[in-house]
Amino acid sequence: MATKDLSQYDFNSVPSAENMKFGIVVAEWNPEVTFALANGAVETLKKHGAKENQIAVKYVPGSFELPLGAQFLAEYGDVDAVIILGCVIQGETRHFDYICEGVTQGIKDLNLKYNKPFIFGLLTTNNQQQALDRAGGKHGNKGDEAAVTAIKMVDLKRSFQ
Ligand code: RBF
Repeated sequence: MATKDLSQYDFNSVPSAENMKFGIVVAEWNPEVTFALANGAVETLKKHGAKENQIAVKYVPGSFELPLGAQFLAEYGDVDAVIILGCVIQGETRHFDYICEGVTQGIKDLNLKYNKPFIFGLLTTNNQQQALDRAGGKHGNKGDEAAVTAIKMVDLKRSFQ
């Protein structure tokens, strides 16, 4: 994947998502950012062959709730991968560090516990503009990148089966 524009990639290098099922969990904090990430992820999955009924989108109140929301999808959702989307913006207090740390460790644990891809699509920025730049703005859409990563990881797992 490109690092400058998160939506720039070689379409043909991505496997077909025709027979894959995805969960997407979206934090409702900073919705102008996270809903744009979710739209990007859904559109990218569809572009690669996933149908609407192969994509379950669920919402949690804030990023701290993302790992549990993702676990619910893995437990009850019959999905091959879960894409996790949130946005934490640095404030004046330490909450930023605690939330980012909790979500990051939580997602890492889910990957290893379920032997299934849980894709890290959490924006951790200094301000809202940096987040908007990565949610369909000048740096593309991190949701697109998360979707491509999910497809590639499902395909990688299947290559062993
Ligand atoms: N959730 C986010 O997704 N992004 C944020 O930038 C964010 N900032 C927060 C700042 C403070 C001081 C607190 C207490 C919570 C914040 N949350 C944020 C919400 C958090 O992820 C979680 O939903 C709540 O703490 C309830 O568990």
